[in-house]
Amino acid sequence: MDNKQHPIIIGIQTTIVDLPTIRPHQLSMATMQIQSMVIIQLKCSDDIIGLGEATTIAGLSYGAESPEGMKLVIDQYITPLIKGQNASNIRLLMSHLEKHIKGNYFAKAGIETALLDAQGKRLGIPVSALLGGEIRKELPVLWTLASGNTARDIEEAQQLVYEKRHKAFKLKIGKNLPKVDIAHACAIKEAVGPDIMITVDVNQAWSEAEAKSNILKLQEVGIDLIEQPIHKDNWAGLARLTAFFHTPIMADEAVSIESDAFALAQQHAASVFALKVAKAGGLYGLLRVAAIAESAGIALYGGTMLEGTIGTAASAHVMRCLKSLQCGTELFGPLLLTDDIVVNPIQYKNAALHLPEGPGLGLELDFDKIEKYKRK
Ligand code: MUC
Ligand code: MG
Repeated sequence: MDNKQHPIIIGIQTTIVDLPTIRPHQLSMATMQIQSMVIIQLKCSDDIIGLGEATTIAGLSYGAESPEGMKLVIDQYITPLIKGQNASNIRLLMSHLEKHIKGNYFAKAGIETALLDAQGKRLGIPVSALLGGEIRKELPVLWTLASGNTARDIEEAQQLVYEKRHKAFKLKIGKNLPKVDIAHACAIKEAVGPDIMITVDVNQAWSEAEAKSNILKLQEVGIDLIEQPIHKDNWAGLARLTAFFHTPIMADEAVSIESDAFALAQQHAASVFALKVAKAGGLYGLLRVAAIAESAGIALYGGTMLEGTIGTAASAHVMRCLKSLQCGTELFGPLLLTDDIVVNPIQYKNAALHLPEGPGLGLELDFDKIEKYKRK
C-alpha cells in the first residue's frame, strides 16, 4: 500500500516550553512560578501534524517523569518505535509502545494525544468523535486557590464568584503545620459560604494518624472532598479513611492506570477517582479507568496536571465522552498561565469550559509564541 492509503509517521518534534504562572502556585511539595510543557508535533506523510502535550507539575515533585525526561523518552525511545508506521493505527501503535517501554505514561499520553489530533484532522472530526462521541458539551471547572496566603485566596475566590468564572474551589494544603492548614481551609469555607464547593488536596503530605484528626475538623466545617490525604501507596490507609468519614476521599496520585483502579476499587480505598489523561497513559487509558470506577460505584472527577491548552483540550475531549462526572473538573490549566501558545484558546465562562470547534483537538499553534517561550 502506498502513502496515500496509509499516512506514515515521518517525524516527531518535541519542544519544551516554559510559560510563567499568573502568581506563585503553592502545593505541599513545591511552589510553581512557571509551567514547563513538552509540546509534540507529530508529522505525517499526508502533511498532517498532530499536536500533543506532555506535562507534569514542578519537575519531579508530583511524579516520576520530568519535562526533560519526557522529551528524552520521546526523542530517544518512542520516536524510533513508531516512525515509519501507519499513523492511523493508534491502538496498535500504543500497544507497541506499551510492550517496549515500561511506565512513562505521561510521555505516552502526549504521543497518543498527537496521534488522535492527527487522525481527527485527517477525517475532519473532533477527537471526542473518534472516541465514540460526546455525552456532555460543557464541563464544570473549579479553580485552585494556592497563593499561599489566606486573605489573598479569599479575595481571589470572591472575585471569581462575582465574575461568575467559578463556583467551586480546591485548596492546596499539606505544606504548613496541620493547624495552620486547617485554620486556612476553615477561614475560606466560612468566607465563601455553604453554596460554594470547597475541596482540599493534601498531595500525600499527612500520615494516616494526622489525616484522621485533620479530616475530622475539615468534615465538621463542611469541606466537600478530601483529595489524596496520605501516601499514594498506602491503599489500606485510604480504605480506612474512606470507611471512617462521610466526606468523600478522592484518590489522585494513588490511581494511575487501570490496574490501580481495579485494586483500589477492590479494597474500597476511595469514593472518588481523579482521572487524568497523563496518569492513565492517554485518553483510552482514562476511559478504561473510568469504566472500572463506574462499575465499582466510584464517582469521577476530571483532574489536571496543570496542562496548557493542548493537554487541557485533550482532557476535555475525553471527559466530554464520560457517562458520569459527578464531581466536575479542574481543567483550568490555561487560566493559570500568563500566555498561550495557540491562536484559538479555550474559553471559560459560567464556571464551565468551552472548547474551540474544529477537527482533532480544534487547535492551531502560534509559532511566534512557541519561539518566545521555548527553552533555549
Ligand atoms: C493535583 O495534585 O491535583 C491540580 C490542580 C492543582 O492546582 O494542582 C493539581 C495537581
Ligand atoms: Mg491532586
